[in-house]
Amino acid sequence: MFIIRWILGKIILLLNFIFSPKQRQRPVTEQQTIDLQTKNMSLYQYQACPFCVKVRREMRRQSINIEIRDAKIETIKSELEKEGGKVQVPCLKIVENGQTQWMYESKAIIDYLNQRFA
Ligand SMILES: N[C@@H](CCC(=O)N[C@@H](CS)C(=O)NCC(=O)O)C(=O)O
Repeated sequence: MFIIRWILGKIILLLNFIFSPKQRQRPVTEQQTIDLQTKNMSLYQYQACPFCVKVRREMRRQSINIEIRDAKIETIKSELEKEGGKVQVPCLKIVENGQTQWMYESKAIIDYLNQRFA
């Protein structure tokens, strides 16, 4: 089972690399404004998780730069579990106006990013 998942993960990463989406080009000042807003966001993820790949591809398509945190790392995983409530990736952490939101579900994350930045 582990081997099959490992192979599938590698295939997903290879296909993602080959068919990498084209990055959106924005005027520099517009991109800087978005970068400032996404500075307080982090995406908790696994490199080869298909749901995480889906979110990362959308981020690339929309040129959204968000810090990536690998939940395979024990300290990051326990941070996600303790503060977010569960170990499920992808999860978008949004810190804004003194409040922290932990957004689970790839579709919810993509919809949120597109609504805000697309
Ligand atoms: N419906 C969720 C599914 C996410 C999901 O199943 N993620 C898996 C990894 S691919 C997960 O976090 N599993 C828990 C674990 O690995 O501990 C989404 O679309 O984001």
